[in-house]
Amino acid sequence: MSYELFVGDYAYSSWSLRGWLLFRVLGLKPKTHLVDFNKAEVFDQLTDMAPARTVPCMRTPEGTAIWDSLAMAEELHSRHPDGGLWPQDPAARGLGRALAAEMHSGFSALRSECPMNLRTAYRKPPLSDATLFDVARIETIWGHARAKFADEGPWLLGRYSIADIAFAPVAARFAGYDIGLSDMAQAYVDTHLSDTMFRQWRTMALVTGDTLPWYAKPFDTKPWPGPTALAAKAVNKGPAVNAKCPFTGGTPAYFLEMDGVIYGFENQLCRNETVHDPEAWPAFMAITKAV
Ligand SMILES: N[C@@H](CCC(=O)N[C@@H](CS)C(=O)NCC(=O)O)C(=O)O
Repeated sequence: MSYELFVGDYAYSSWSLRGWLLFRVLGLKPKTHLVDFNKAEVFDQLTDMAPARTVPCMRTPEGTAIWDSLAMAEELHSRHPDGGLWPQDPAARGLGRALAAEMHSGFSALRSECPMNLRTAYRKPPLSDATLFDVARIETIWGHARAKFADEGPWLLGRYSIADIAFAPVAARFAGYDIGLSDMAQAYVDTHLSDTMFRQWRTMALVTGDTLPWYAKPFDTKPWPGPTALAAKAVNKGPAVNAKCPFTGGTPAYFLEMDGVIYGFENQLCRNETVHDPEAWPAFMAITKAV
């Protein structure tokens, strides 16, 4: 038995992004179930996971249902202590837990005024004082961590940890709502936007599920502020330069053209995700380097 993971809509479910990142860091592939925000209440789609009523939630290999992204993070760290979710250094880990916990229980103004929406970026929308207060507090705690660990890497504790997973949706909100930040905070947001795992999740958000109108805000929009994706397009026919799909090893049936070269994929979904941001998918980029 392996883990099972229930996530909500990739574009809008900020807590689900956290759950999915946990497994990605550990290199585990849980059996993943998508809860469709456009179909029925989340609760009604989780009857199999009772008493969980929100996403993300997971089932452990022995069958325990665990809901709440922070509980999942801590339980996964306990079960995989060498998996890189928390650093071994107690000082760094303690600070990381404080950061993750404050995110988990706080910033309600930012969260309600600026819901994550990975399909849209707004141009300088008006923000309430309460949200700006949350932003200032986040700047303070990010600055505290970065001042201690900047020499060890670009993440809050230097190396990627649960603290960064906790703040990944905040980075997405700061980017999507064009929130003015210090250079330190902007650099940290940019680190998330260019992170391979984050970019993968965003391509999943762009091709899976509907655009849900109740998340739309009446503000000017602008292009997504992450790294510019390499230009690629879906095409109907091969032949592909690769005999095997970079993801499954299967026979290509769906095709993508980049720089005048046609590449093949076994599954349409993988092809569609790759079209949106080829560099998010190292297995694909490896075959482009091989031709
Ligand atoms: N604190 C929880 C929050 C989970 C949460 O509220 N998830 C949302 C989706 S992002 C949800 O399932 N909402 C459905 C509902 O509240 O009915 C966690 O960290 O997992």
